[in-house]
Amino acid sequence: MTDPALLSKISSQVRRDIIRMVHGAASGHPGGSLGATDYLVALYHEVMEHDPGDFSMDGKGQDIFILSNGHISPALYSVLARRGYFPPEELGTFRKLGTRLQGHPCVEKGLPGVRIASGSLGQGLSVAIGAALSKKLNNENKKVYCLMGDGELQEGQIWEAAMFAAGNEIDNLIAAVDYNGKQIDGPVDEVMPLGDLKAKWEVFGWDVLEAKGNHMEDILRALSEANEHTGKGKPVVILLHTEMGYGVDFMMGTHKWHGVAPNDEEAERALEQLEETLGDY
Ligand SMILES: Cc1ncc(C[n+]2csc(CCOP(=O)(O)OP(=O)(O)O)c2C)c(N)n1
Ligand SMILES: [Mg+2]
Repeated sequence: MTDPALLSKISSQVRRDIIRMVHGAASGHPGGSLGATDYLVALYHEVMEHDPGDFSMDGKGQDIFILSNGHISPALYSVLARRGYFPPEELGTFRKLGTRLQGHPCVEKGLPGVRIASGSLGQGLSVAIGAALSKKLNNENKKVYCLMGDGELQEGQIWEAAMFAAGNEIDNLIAAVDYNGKQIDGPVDEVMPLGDLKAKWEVFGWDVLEAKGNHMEDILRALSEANEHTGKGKPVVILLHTEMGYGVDFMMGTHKWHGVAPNDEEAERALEQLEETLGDY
């Protein structure tokens, strides 16, 4: 297993990329991206069985990941680039006209690593379940991972998907919730409370794990446990307790940076807090 400290170093570079991409485009979503970075790094750089050099849309023979909360595309794009799906230099085209790195992931531009368009919230879990079901039907011993936002869980389609997955014993699926307690307009509990989220998933028939979502060792522990839970007739979900804006002091503790780009001075202050570990693009 890779030393968690080394993975955290990758996270630091990914966070730099996020700040530089959103600043460069003067638009985008830094808050959720920074918070979910460690989970995506753990998945792509340690846990998933995948081959960046052999990307195919159907993902046959590989583990696949579906980003449902597509607005955190900067985190996904950086992790994909840093893992070898495409050259990191392309990160500089984020949100530019005609780019493969659209503000929300899309498929028609053909960016390696992206298999669905997402950003219209609520849909990714359904797609992930379909992919997981097809892997089961093909007797493919590979897994499907899916990340959702906690505000996104207010979408009704999520709960229809949750029922379907349990009812159809989709047990090669590991979903996760970016449980940062915040969304576009403020705290999730003020917009529409999720209540006892663990109890909700459990009563929908899922195995529920929890993790400190900005603690690399704990993320790896939870993912390893989640993998042990697969193949036993139930879908698995990890509640990732994350902090929106993690890694940049003035972006934490508020929803303000959900979808706002830092100006020149703010970007500089943010980058001072994030070690450059793999070289800026
Ligand atoms: C169907 C749909 N409704 C509304 C939106 C607008 N929207 C974009 S992000 C967001 C908040 C999502 O909250 P959460 O999933 O918690 O993401 P976070 O703010 O934590 O990154 C909303 C309402 C959308 N993209 N899609
Ligand atoms: Mg949230």
